[in-house]
Amino acid sequence: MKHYKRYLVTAALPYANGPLHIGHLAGAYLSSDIYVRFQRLMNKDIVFICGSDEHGAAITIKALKEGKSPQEIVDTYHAQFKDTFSRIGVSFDMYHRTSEPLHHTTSQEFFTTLYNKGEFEEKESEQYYDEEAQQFLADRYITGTCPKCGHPDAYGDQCENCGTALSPTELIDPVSKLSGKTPVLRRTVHWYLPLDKYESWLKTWVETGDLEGEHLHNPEDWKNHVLGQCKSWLDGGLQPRAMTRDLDWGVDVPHQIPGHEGKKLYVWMDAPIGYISATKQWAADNKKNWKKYWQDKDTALIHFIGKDNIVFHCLIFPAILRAHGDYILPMNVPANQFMNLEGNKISTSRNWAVWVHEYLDEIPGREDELRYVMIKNMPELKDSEFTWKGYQEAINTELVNNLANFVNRVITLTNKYYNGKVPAFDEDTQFIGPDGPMDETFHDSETVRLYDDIDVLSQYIRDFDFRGGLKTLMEISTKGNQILQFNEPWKTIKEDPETVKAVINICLQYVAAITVISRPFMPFMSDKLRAMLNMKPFAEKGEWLKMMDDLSEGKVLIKKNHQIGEPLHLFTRIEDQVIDNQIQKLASAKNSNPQPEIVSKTERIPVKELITFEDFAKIDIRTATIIHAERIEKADKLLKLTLDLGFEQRTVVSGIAEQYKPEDVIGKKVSLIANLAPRKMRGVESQGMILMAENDQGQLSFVSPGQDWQNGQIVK
Ligand code: B3M
Ligand code: ZN
Repeated sequence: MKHYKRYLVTAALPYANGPLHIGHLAGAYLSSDIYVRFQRLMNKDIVFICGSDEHGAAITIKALKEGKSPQEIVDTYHAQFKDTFSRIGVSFDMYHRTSEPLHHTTSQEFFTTLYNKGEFEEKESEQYYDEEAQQFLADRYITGTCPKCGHPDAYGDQCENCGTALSPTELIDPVSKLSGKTPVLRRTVHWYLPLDKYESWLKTWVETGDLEGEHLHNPEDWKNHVLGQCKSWLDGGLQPRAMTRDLDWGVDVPHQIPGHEGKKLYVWMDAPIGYISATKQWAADNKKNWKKYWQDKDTALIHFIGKDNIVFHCLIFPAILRAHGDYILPMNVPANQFMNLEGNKISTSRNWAVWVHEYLDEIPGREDELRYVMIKNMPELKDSEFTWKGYQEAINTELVNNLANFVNRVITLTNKYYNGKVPAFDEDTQFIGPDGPMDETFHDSETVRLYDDIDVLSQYIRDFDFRGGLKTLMEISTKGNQILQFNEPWKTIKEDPETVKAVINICLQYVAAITVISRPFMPFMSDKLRAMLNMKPFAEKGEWLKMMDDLSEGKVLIKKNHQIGEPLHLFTRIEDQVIDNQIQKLASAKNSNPQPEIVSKTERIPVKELITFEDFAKIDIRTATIIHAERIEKADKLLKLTLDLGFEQRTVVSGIAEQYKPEDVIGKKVSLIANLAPRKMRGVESQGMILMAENDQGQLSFVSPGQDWQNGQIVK
């Protein structure tokens, strides 16, 4: 493998349009964090970059839905992301944001360079335009029927039902989400990246690692599913892709470019350049040269992403970087697949998710437990699954019964037998090793075994196999546990104190090693463990490397006579109640009404013309109880209701029969417009009208006072 002088690691910039959920963590943030922490411990020159992706339709749609400005939306989520990442221990060196002026200028300079080099093709095309909202529509702002599967709510860029990538003009009966109207086609000019022209070098580079006589990466080191996705795009033939949009939120097309008016950079043009702007900011803050990290061939650039971003990081961004000319290409793009939740796809709009900030609030002090379970189930090669029962089981049987139990016994016995001082031992003492009673080992050979195991663990991390790494970590803990278990020092302390010293000493070496090797996976625990051993707090830089050097030179990791501390609880059991609460919470999310993904039409219906207070005061609304209900023959929609107003009873005909059965509404409290002129419906005189709310989907909900409210009271 090529030797790199430095590493530049990026994690996908999350869209600042909703909170982070466990799928985000499992997709890109824990994998990158493990890798970076490991390389820091190996004393590598490495920088870890991320930030909020604050442009694109994802943001403006959210802003529209909430009646806020895009800036308000991104400010909220940017602050929340920064906080959440830090609370869960994702250790970015720089967490930037794409609304920063530095990013705007960086991406504009980039665009200008490509423009001046003549890389773009300027093309006129027809795009959907909303005449009522007076704007061109981003792909996500158009819905219609999928031409492939007939799904009625496909988006302009993709059908979420069958997964087909679409362009808006392929949709049958397109509708604008802004006005609910049919959009019209209008001519517009954009700058296109001619991916078709780059196709041949992209193909060679991805599939062989070769580019212009240089060998840049080994395709065997790339994940199969990543190569597979690239190959299927390449085999399908790449098309020129527009790098600009007609939008009012985003990075302006540089103003010296003729025809820039009203145009912004395509979000996938500006977002990856966000990695560069963030590196610039980091370099400025730390007196470093950002160019070394982006432009020197001895840098390994690694993008951690989820599988939905593969084409952008393996084909489009590399094409942009090479079109510029000064930049290196990624050495690897270790994308993960998706994590499902309790048998279903995680969905923000259906609220089917475990939100990281809520987890941190509701199950406090359990950061590493979540990290552990996420890493154990990381969707590295295929989709995986998170369940609350699985979470509980992994913590109780693995973290508590194995790791915490081992550490606790070692620390307790050291305190009990040796007043907390690491015992000296005779090097000729033999004890039973982790392979069982047949396996008599010496202290030295046991440290060699530890070295070898840690070496295996290191290789897993270098290979982006973090599940394999975590498993090896737990196996090392198991081996420590077995040494204790097989030698039973609590039984032999009286008759064979010399062996017990050697056993406890080796176990303490295991625990000391665990403080280092657990660090990339469970940094909070690693700190706790250092405190228990009374070892100096961690300077991440180089500690793993130093440990390996020490072990290979036959040195111990924790010296004899060193005074350790008291045992603390490393992990405690997760009780059923905690799990039941979370399962309950998910169940109620499932039962609640789905939030419509699209911009609500009702929000866009203009408010009616003003009325005076006197107009309003004319309406007499009273509380009442439905005491009788029956269907009206040949009228599918109507129920005949008898209402008790306290001082009298009324008959009211109400159009709720499609959603409520008579027996469902008896006893229900309602609000009644009591002075509406009587109307005859299907031969029944209706003496007033009850208030109902209706949503976009036509669902109804009673507008009612509390169930214990008296009848006949005034609503005003
Ligand atoms: N914001 C997509 C996502 O959050 C996008 C990643 C940008 S990485 C440059 O899935
Ligand atoms: Zn479809």
